[in-house]
Amino acid sequence: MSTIQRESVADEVLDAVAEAVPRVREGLRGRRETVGSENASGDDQKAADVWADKHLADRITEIEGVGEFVSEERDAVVDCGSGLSVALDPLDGSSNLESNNLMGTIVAVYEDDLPARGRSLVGAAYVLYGPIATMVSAVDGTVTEHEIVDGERRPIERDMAIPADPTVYGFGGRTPEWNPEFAEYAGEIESELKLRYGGSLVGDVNQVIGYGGVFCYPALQSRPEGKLRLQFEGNPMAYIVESAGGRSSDGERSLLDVDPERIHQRVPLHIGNEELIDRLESKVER
Ligand code: AHM
Ligand code: MG
Repeated sequence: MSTIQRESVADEVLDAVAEAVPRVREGLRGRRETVGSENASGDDQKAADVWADKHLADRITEIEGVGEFVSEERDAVVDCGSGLSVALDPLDGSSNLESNNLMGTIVAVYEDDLPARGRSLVGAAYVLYGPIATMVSAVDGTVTEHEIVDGERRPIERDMAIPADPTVYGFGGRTPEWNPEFAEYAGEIESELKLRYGGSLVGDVNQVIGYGGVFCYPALQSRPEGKLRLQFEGNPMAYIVESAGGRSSDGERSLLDVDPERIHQRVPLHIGNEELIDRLESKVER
């Protein structure tokens, strides 16, 4: 596949996700309860997680040029032809459904077979189900914010760049569980920036892209590998933020350079303005 063909398949995947947004959003009502099953990462699944996964998977696996598909809600990769590989987090932050707070959908389109390195991403995007539904995409190094109207993407800001002067931060995990090095970094940041934490990766990173700053879900004492998943969450969000001029890190290197071993592998995640991630790396060693 040529670069142009790859980017056109990635665009088709993002169009399919946008097209599904009105129904996914509509389907959240009445699907806020857990269904008694766990996904591959051991999270309790909500009816909405299972429903959104099926709805999006049906559309994405039909696209010509998509060869592999997997989602956070599925154990194994689906073989659906030949071509690019798609990893999907159908409803990111779905525990926020209970309190009716922000949630998102994250999609990653890789050139390589899964599990793939972030460097093989052809494109990535997230949908934010906020007061309005928006999609922020990164394809070919260009970050664009769209409003989703009747299932169509309408660009509202092209060439988005993370503001040079950072304003906000959000750190996940309970503070007694942070390692001392991260706690020291957090202490510095808390005295410089304003706290904005909502419990959904998509909502929290979207604020970092809009205002400048840093979002971390670091290694915890009970979870040295972190909470968030490399294929579905770490790589696509890192790709978008790096395309917008920011940085990402697992504590040592860009998330995009982490070698994946397993589909549902977790990773400590730090994303934001370059200077703030450089400082993080100088304090935290994995
Ligand atoms: P999910 O995809 O299963 O919803 O989990 C990911 C979410 C992220 O959106 C968020 O950053 C994190 O989990 C919050 O975790 P916690 O509720 O442990 O603070
Ligand atoms: Mg998620």
